[in-house]
Amino acid sequence: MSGQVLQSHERESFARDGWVVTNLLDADQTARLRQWVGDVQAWSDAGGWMNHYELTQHGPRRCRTEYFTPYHVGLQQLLCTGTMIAAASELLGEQAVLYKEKINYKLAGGAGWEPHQDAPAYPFIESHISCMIAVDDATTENGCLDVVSGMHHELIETDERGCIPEAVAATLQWQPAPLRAGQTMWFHSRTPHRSGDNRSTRDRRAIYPTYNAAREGDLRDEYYATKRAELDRIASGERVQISLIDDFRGIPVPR
Ligand SMILES: O=C(O)CCC(=O)C(=O)O
Repeated sequence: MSGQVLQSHERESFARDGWVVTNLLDADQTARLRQWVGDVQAWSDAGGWMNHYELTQHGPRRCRTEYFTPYHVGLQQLLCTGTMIAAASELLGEQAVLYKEKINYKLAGGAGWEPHQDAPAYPFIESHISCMIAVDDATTENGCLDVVSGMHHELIETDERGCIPEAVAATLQWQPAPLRAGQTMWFHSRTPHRSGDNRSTRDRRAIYPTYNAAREGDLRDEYYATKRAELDRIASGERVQISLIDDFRGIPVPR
C-alpha cells in the first residue's frame, strides 16, 4: 500500500474507532457529484437500476437508487477508480473492488434507519468496508448517521429484523457524525450505526459504496441477483424492505 491517499492519523482513527471522516473531494468535485446525483434522481424506473420508494408526510418519495454505476460514467469513475477505491484499499489493507452502491436520498420527511451493523446484510463476503459520501450537508436535523466507536471487532446478536436489539442499542454510546457536502465517512462493516428521520425541510442525499477485498472475488453480480430475487419474494409489510435486513423505517407506498 502506498498510503498516499489517507493520512496516517486517518488510518489510525479508523483502526481504533471503526469509522473516520475524510476530505477526499474538493469544491469542484463536490459540485460535479451533486450534478451527477441529480442526473440519477431524474431517471425513471425504466432501466436496469433499482429505484425504491417510501411514503412520507409529503406523499410518495424516492428513498433509494442502487445499481447505478453501469449507467452513469461519472459516478462509475468516481466509485471504481482513483481516490475512493485507493482509500478503500488502504483501510482494508489490500486491493478493494466495488461490491455494491446506493444513493439514499432521505428527502425532507424521509425515514431513518434502525441501529444495525452492515455485516449481516452482506452474506457473501468477509472483508468489506463502506463509506457515506455526503451529497448534501448531513446534520442532526436531517438525519446524519450516529455511530458507536470501538465496537467493530464483534458481531452483535441481532433481533428478528436483523438489527441490534433495542435493549442492547440502549447501552451503546451513540455519537452523531454530521458531514458537510463532499465529505466522506468510512465505516467498518461491523460499526454499529443508525440514523434519524429527516425532520427538516432540506434533503439529505448521500452515496454509499461498499467495497470488498478483491482477493474474495468480484461478487457484485451474485449480490444483486440474490437481492433482486429476495426483494421480489418478500411481500411488503408495514415497512419498506430495501435491504437484506429490515433496517429501514420507511413506510411502503400503497399500490
Ligand atoms: O442513510 C442513512 O441514513 C443510513 C443508511 C444505512 O444505514 C443503510 O443504508 O444501511
